[in-house]
Amino acid sequence: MIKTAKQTLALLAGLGVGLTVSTSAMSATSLDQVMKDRGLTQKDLLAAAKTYTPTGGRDEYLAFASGGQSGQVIVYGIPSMRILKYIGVFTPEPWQGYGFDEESKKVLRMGNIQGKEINFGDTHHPAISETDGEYDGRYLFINDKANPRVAVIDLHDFDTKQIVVNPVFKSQHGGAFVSENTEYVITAAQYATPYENKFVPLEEFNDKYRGGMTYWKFDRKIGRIQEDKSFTVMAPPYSQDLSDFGKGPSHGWSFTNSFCSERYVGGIEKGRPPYEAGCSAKDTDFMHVVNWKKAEEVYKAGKVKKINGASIITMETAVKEGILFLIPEPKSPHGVDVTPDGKFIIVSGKLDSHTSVYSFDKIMTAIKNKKFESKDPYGIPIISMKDTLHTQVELGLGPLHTQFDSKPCVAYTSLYVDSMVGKWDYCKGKVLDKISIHYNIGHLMTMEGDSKSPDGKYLVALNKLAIDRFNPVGPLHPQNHQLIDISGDKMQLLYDMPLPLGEPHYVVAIKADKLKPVNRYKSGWNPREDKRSPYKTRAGREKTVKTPGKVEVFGTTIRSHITPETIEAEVGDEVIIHLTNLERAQDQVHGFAMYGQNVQMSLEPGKTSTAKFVVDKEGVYPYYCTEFCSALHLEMQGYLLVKPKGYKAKKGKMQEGVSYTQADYEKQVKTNIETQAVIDSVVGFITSHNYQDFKPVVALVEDATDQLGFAEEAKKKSEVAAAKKDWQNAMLWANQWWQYQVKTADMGLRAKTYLEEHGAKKVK
Ligand code: RUQ
Ligand code: CUA
Repeated sequence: MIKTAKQTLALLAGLGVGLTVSTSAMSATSLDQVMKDRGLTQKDLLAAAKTYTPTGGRDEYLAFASGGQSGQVIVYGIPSMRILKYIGVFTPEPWQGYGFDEESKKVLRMGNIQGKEINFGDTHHPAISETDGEYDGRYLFINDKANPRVAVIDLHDFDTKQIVVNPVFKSQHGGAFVSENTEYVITAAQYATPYENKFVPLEEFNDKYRGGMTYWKFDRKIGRIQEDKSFTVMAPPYSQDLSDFGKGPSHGWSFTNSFCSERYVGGIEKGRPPYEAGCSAKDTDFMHVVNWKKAEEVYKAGKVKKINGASIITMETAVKEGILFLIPEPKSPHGVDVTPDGKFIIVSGKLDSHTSVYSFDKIMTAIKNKKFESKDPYGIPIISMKDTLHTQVELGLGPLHTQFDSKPCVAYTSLYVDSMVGKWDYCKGKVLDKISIHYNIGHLMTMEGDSKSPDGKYLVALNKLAIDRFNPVGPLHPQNHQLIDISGDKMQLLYDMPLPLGEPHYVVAIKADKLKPVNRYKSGWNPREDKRSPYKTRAGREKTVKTPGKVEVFGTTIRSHITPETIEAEVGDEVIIHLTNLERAQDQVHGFAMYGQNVQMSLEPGKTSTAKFVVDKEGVYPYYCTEFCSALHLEMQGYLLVKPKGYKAKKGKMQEGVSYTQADYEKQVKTNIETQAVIDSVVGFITSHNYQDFKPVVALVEDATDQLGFAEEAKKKSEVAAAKKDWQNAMLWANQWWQYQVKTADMGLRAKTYLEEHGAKKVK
């Protein structure tokens, strides 16, 4: 039983330990005592030791989970299961400024459907780009089922760069999955619809409604999907489900399930039995086997039909060219997974307790010998199940998805109805182990489990229901990702992680050291387009340009001020604010939010972002930095003043809150001289060490040098004012000089600590 802190204290009191127990006495509690207090077993401790990551520790794997209906991607570490980031993809995400600055709005709006803004996504399957069948850690793809879209996330900065809309599908579940060298990203339709954007009565379902598989061409050099080089293989209205690409010997082929080859159309309201009855009536559905290499040739030869601007390989062409084949598979299947060696395709039927292993070799033999058992109503050849099956294994109820171990022939399959994971040997067709999960597992995932060489080690069970696993938080429960140790013969459950952000259908995990994300941008960078922003502004070059009907600001942010601190506009003006974050040190982010304008930018070091809006009401609109960036973060503020049309400024002096004297000025200067001495000693320490060998320190030193430069300018301004006996400005500029010194010292000390902690060597 887990005890609250209060209960623990009460317990200690009961044992005669005073309630004035000091923290040091608390931390001296023995392990035995903690186990007793929290009701933990040896097994629990072992599990804890396998996941616990001490402060500053890193995870061995990074997982990218779909965020389900949130339209985002969730990044977490394995084995700690600590959430590291939510990446805004199909949904605005204010923290990242995603959907609030002009640069990211452009990306989000690529996802408009027939001109309509869509502000969510039902993300399903993330896929990491591959080179030679291995995760290369460069890009992440994810599909949206509700609106047939795919997004490209660059893992260089974990930002969404592109959204493409499928021009012919109206729903899209079976993706994203990538081919061996990320030549293509596949997505399959789910609910059949007419390809054209027009009305077709349901009575014409068999003739006019279609499914299909789209092959999105990915250009690795530019990191974008090329819609004009992508094509779709049209398929019957069979409700295509998941897909997977072949690898190794099966490279060049892809496989897609279907779950309603009955082509049933429901209509409860008209007295027809519902879809669920009609779509599960037959004993088998069809696996679609596609020769995509051949399809690519056919596409390149121009043997396509154009619909809504997309290139479509019709079923007729697909049959004639030997591109599309069908194989029966057990009742309403769900997952289709190609084994790491590319020799087998594993299919699980939700309504059949068997998991079927198809042999790619046998499929090829049947195709070569034109040995088909029949044709479907569209003339597509059907290869018989028994000619292509390698084996079938009775694993348990409701098998769904399969992932692989580093050990040859070992696979893990989720058993939805049984709420279990089954470990089995797909070569010999033998069950090896089973473990219960909580509850109703959907997908499951092993480390690099989709690649040619899975790492094994851990498995994550993505459970559809959490029921009673966590503290209740109302009727909508968090999802439950369970971490399972698969390094031994027996699976061991280690940890339950609640995920409170939509239903994450699938997740992929990559060895963390394969990822090389940057922690700052080149200065003046537009990350959404990966190029220098034309609005990049350097320190001292800030300006506001007023033209009729428009105010355009070229500003900067640096600890701890936004330049400009006042923006003036007239009612009806369009206000455009470009801000460049001048910081170069790691994690030195500024934000920018404004009252009443739906503006929130995230300015990571080096980034340039733009906010654009029309001010239709006069008034005073404060703006400020939204990241607690420094001791004077709250002072990182300013005002947008929107004046009525034709407003004439009254002559008047600024009302000062405090008047400063010569004595105030001199006192400040004295402080500044003392501060400079501290800075000099820190600089002395840094420059006398090999600090250039430490990248984060170099960035800190660059920033500190900038700040020191600003300090020098402020110092000069205070001296000019002092010479004029303008003590007000002399004192304020002297204080600003000190502010810059403080920031210099802060960064200098961070650099010094880093050098000390990382064993820097003395060089002079
Ligand atoms: S699905 S629970 Cu959307 Cu991948 Cu299978
Ligand atoms: Cu910048 Cu707070």
